[in-house]
Amino acid sequence: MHETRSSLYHFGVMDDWKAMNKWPFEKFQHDPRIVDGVNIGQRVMPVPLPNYVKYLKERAANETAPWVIFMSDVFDIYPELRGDYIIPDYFSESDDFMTGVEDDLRLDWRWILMAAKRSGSGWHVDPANTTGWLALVQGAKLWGMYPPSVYHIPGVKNNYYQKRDYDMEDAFYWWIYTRPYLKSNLPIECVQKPGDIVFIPSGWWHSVLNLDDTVAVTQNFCNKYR
Ligand SMILES: O=C(O)CCC(=O)C(=O)O
Ligand SMILES: [Fe+2]
Repeated sequence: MHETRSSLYHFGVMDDWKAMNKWPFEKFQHDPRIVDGVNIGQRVMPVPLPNYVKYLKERAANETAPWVIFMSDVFDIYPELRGDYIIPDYFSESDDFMTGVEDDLRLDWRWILMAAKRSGSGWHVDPANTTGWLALVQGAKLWGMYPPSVYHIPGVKNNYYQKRDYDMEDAFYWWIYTRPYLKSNLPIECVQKPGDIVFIPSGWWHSVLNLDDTVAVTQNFCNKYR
């Protein structure tokens, strides 16, 4: 696998994060702080975390599009979890144009992501010109990126206008059926491991394939200089 580390950081920044010990599935599912479970997608009933972990182990492997948990409200419901990770200085909140804006008025901006092996996010650009970082606690993620100057992603049916709606196509099929046959226009690629943080500059295309069941935390911010 062609590998580049241009957007991948491992300076030991996550070494001091309580999340490294507390958030791997084996422990996190029994975390007494998550008393009422978690919201999966648009569901209105929180699901107990052990149920999701059971789903990952027993059923997800047989599904083409396994369920992914994007928990954007988790830090509001369980504020104690915020102390489990430390925002690296170079992504400091003081640089965020949206700092101080009431939560209700903001787009979702921080998530815990739990995902099954083979699930992922198809090619997209993050909304509202935001910049992001994603820190991996468990598992492995394969990342592809293209700069904002790229007009068409090879093998993806989109155009400049659809791109603005960031119409996602399934990540798994792209990585399996398109990527191996590309002779040119390859994305920048890296494999992210626990302890690595991937930086996503605003306007950059990215696609992510979970190579294993994963736990991650991600934040988007609105860089005031862009
Ligand atoms: O890990 C993923 O599935 C998606 C991550 C992503 O798109 C992001 O952090 O902006
Ligand atoms: Fe994204």
